[in-house]
Amino acid sequence: MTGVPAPLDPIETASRDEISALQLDRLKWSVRHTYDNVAPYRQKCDAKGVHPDDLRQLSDLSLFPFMTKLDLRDHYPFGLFAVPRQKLARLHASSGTTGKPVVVGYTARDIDTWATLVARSLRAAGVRPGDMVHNAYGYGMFTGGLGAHYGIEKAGCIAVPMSGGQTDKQVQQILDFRPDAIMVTPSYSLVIADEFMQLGISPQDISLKIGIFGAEPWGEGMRSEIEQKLGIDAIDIYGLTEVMGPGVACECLETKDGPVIWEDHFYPEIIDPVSGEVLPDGSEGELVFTSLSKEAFPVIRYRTRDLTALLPPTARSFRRISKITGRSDDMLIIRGVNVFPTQIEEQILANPHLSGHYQLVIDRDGHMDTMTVHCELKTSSASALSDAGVLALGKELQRHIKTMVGVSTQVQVLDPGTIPRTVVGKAKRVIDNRPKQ
Ligand code: ADP
Ligand code: K
Repeated sequence: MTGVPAPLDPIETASRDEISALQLDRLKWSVRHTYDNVAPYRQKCDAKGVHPDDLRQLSDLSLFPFMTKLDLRDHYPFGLFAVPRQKLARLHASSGTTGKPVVVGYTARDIDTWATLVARSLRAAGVRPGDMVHNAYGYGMFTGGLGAHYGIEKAGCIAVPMSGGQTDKQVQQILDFRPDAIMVTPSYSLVIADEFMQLGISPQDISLKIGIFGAEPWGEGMRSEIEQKLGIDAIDIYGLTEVMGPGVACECLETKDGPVIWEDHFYPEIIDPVSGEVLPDGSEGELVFTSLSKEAFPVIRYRTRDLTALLPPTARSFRRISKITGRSDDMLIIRGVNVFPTQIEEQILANPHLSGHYQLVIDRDGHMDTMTVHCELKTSSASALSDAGVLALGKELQRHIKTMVGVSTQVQVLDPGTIPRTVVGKAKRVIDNRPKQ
């Protein structure tokens, strides 16, 4: 490593009283800003009989209505933005529950805050100014690539905007450029590690010292595997598009005990996913975030659907989250990409030759997740289509899913009546054979 560590932001080590005071100030602003500028949220508040003036202490937030992915879908694309179009500096998108993605916007100040928080995350991970950071998160509408990129630059580091894929090129570039750190999904880091192994390059000869991994759940077993195979410290970064993108929370190198929530910008709550009731710190439940400084797309009590617990501060004065143990909805994460079964269902239903019955089978092939879509022909189409016709149909569905949902799949078109029917209760649409974290 080249530089010396950059100093922490004073708030990272402030007293809890100082943090709470700052949070309350910012929370009042954020709720007021949202109420005044986002008509659908104002209507929700009015319907519940709650007003920004009712917010006198942090716990009063529990009086306010939640926001969900459904709200984003209902007001697609820009209906929940709190600033006029000309104030926007950038858009990003993530998976919606069906065809329409979730679209989020940022002002120039929001982009700056995001970059600052990713830079803070890099520093927590042990990255120093002057370090070179290989960024293998996907660039594009996803928040991963550009979110990490701006943070790397903000941290005074050298950004290598590699994006995902092309494993042999990733490896060659790491060998040639000798970066100090890598940002990538944990599963893909192991694919890269295997490539190094195949080339006969041992961990101590790989220049990387630190890896910052997120976008999908991973456990301690995977952490030690990555650390051994790449000869690095592996750090967990957490975020989601609706709240900002990567860098809502990040682990600290000295403790590696769960991502620290950057609580000066995001106020966390844990709720019972069924009753919506706020649970005390330490209890497992659904993570809910309220943005404290966002201008373009503020969120008040946004339900992440991620199941975790709030843990007490350790390396910083902010609280942490424990490993994400699951979701309170049916969203799947395939190679870091969010996928809802309903998005795939929509593509299947759009094909006149296919019955609506389907099953998604998810496996782990080596380190990477694979998804096979089992669908079946209608009886009438089974007799009308040639073998080549059925093959072409499968290829076409695969292409549509890749374009519309953003995930590569294998499609298997089966004979009518092959997919198991459920007599009682909900059809079993997803068979997830991946090992538990
Ligand atoms: P990102 O690019 O940060 O993954 P998305 O909006 O595409 O943003 O996905 C957000 C979701 O990804 C989260 O709600 C969570 O389910 C999952 N996720 C992101 N980071 C992590 C992490 N470090 N550990 C577990 N799950 C994560
Ligand atoms: K994700």
